[in-house]
This record gives sequence, structure tokens and C-alpha cells, in this order.
Amino acid sequence: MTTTETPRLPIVILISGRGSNLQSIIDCADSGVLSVNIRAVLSNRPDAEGLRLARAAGIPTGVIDHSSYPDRADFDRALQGEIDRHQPGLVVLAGFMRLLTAGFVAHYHGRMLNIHPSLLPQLPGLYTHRRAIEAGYREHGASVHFVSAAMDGGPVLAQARVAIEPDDTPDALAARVLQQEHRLYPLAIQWYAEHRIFLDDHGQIMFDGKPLTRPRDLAMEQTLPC
Ligand code: NHR
Ligand code: GAR
Repeated sequence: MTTTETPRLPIVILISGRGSNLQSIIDCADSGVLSVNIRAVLSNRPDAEGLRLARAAGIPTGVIDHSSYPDRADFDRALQGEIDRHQPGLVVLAGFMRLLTAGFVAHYHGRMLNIHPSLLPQLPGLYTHRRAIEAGYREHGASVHFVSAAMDGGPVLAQARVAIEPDDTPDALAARVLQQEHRLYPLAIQWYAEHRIFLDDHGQIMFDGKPLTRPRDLAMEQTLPC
């Protein structure tokens, strides 16, 4: 059992669906190599499979159903209230599918990460795997970025690359990208927990005391043993 000396960072994880990234974070936290304490898992969808995974791991869950709110600002206020009850040092979007208002994003400036299934700034938005194949790209992947008001437009801290094969399908490609996501996200979160990475006052990512000029590439990194 490996234990790190880094104190466990309290986090809240937001999901909308399956929760496989959530599970990879739970596994790494349980094995002691990811220094986080998952205070709560919150979903905008009551039927999200990931809620079951969280409950199975003994993590408190909450549902803030967006369809019960008249507009995005009201939904975001409710979500913010629920998150802040848990006083997280970091908010982690893991397959969270609702665009967030600028006010909400500003409240968590430098304290909210997202994993997006493309090599940003390529392909922000939805259906990235199909779009990567249709565009004839030879390479695709996943990015972890600080969340800013612009959809998938915040500063990118780390990426994992995946080759696109000649007869690839969106589902096959998505599965290979997802495997990389499960290595990439825990590592990026651990960097944050260790204060190796943060957003400075100019919106610039600092990594190990230096400005990060381009995203870290997972292939160049040692991944967590979990
Ligand atoms: N909010 C802001 N302000 N900035 C970002 O960078 C965000 C964000 C909210 C979510 C995740 C993102 C992704 O990784 C994310 C990044 C949902 C949509 C979307 O269009 C786009 C990007 C992302 C997540 N959602 C539709 C909407 O109307 C609803 C889709 C659905 O419910 O299935 O919100 O890809
Ligand atoms: C992941 O591929 C994630 O990158 C993507 O959805 C999947 C969620 O899977 N996120 C987005 O597209 C955000 N808009 P999971 O629920 O099994 O973690």
C-alpha cells in the first residue's frame, strides 16, 4: 500500500452519466496514490450510472436536476450551493454535460478542472470522436483543462494522444481515448493536490514553478500506479 505525504485535498466531482472517469479517481484514491478526499459526487441527471458507483464506494451523492430549474443561472446557483457545502479545494468535472454560466465559473476560478475528449484547441464541444474521424485527423486524444467561461477554452495542462486507424469507428476510438483518460485525469489531479500545478494571477498555468508553455504529454510522464 503506497501512501504519499501530500495531505488529502477535498474534492467534489460532477458527473452526468456513466462515471468511468469517476471510478478511476475512486480507485486511485482508495489505493492511496491519489491524495484526495472525495467529499461528494453530484449529478444533474437522477439516472446517472455514476451515482451508483459513488454509493458503492460509500461517497455521499446529490442530484441537482437541471430540468427542475427555470434557467441556467438558477440551476448553477443551486449547484454552487450544494458544492460549497462540502468546501472542496477543487471541483472536478468528469463527464459533466451542462454548460456552466460565467458567474459560476468565476466563483471556481483556478479551482475547477474538466477532462475533454479531444486534443484541445481542436474539437471543442460534443461528438468529438465522430468529428475527428470525419475530419480525417490522424491523431486524437483527451485534454485536462482549467474551466473558463468559454466552452472547452480554458488553459490546458495535460493531454494524452491516440492514433486514429484507417477503419476506425467513433465507438472504437472513444474506447481507446477513454483508457487514456483514466490514466490522465488522476495524474493531473494529483499534480494539483501536490500544488505542482496552479493558475497564476494572469491566467497562466504554472508547473513546478515555471510557466507551462504547452500541455504536458502523458507519454512523457510517469503515471500513477493505480
Ligand atoms: N462550462 C463552461 N463555462 N466552460 C467549460 O469549459 C465547460 C463547461 C461545462 C462543461 C465540459 C464540456 C466537455 O468536456 C464542460 C466544459 C457539455 C457541453 C454542451 O454543449 C459542451 C461542452 C462540455 C459539456 N452541453 C449541452 C448544454 O446545452 C447539453 C448536452 C446534454 O445535456 O447532453 O449545456 O465536452
Ligand atoms: C468521457 O469521455 C469524457 O471525456 C467526456 O464524456 C465521457 C464521460 O465518460 N466528457 C465530455 O464529453 C464532457 N462534455 P464517463 O462518464 O465514463 O467518465
